[in-house]
Amino acid sequence: MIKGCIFDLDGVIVDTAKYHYLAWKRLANELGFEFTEKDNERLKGVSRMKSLEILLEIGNKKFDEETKLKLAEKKNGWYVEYISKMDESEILDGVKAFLTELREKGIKISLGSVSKNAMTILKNINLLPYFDAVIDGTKVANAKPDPEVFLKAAEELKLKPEECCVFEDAVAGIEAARRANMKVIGVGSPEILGDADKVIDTFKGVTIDILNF
Ligand code: B16
Ligand code: MG
Repeated sequence: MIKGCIFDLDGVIVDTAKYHYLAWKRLANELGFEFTEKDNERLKGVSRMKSLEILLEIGNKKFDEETKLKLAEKKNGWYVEYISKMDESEILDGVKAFLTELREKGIKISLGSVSKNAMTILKNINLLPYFDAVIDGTKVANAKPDPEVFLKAAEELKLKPEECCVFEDAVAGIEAARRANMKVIGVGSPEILGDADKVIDTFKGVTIDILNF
């Protein structure tokens, strides 16, 4: 029986992929190459430094470690500027109603994101009070598909992994949930998220019944 739900942030609760895209594109353009929305798909659910590696591979650029850290910092500065303007209106359809129902029925709720900016976003969109635990990029050493982020969430909720269900929009996240021995519901397209136990395209109309496996 499912006693806890773990939510990814980017692409599940809010669509921050568009802000990551704008910031990465700005960096690519500054370095003299193009970066498309299709390229951006490869960065979803991937850590900041790994994302930079992929971006530089696309632009065929090589830099030493110190420069790479500076580039990642630069991109993050722009990203932080974009997300500072976020508010409740950016919460994706149906998310708040679903979180409300889960709380009413006693299901525990945790965040499971590898973003180091997750706390800022949760505060800006006023969703922090819904969460019993928040595991983000500041608390884990290994990014998805490593299961660390979800296992830590279960631990903090004081639940066994098999009592938890993960909601994820990225292939790396689905793999991480599987490796954590949790149920996983994909949020997005079934063609991309086929390895999930179930796939929904939005939280609109979703009720607690979705947790019956
Ligand atoms: P930051 P999630 C991930 O968040 C994003 O999907 C990914 O695109 C991003 O690079 C990563 O967080 C790191 O984010 O640069 O803010 O630390 O999907 O795990 O919520
Ligand atoms: Mg995501």
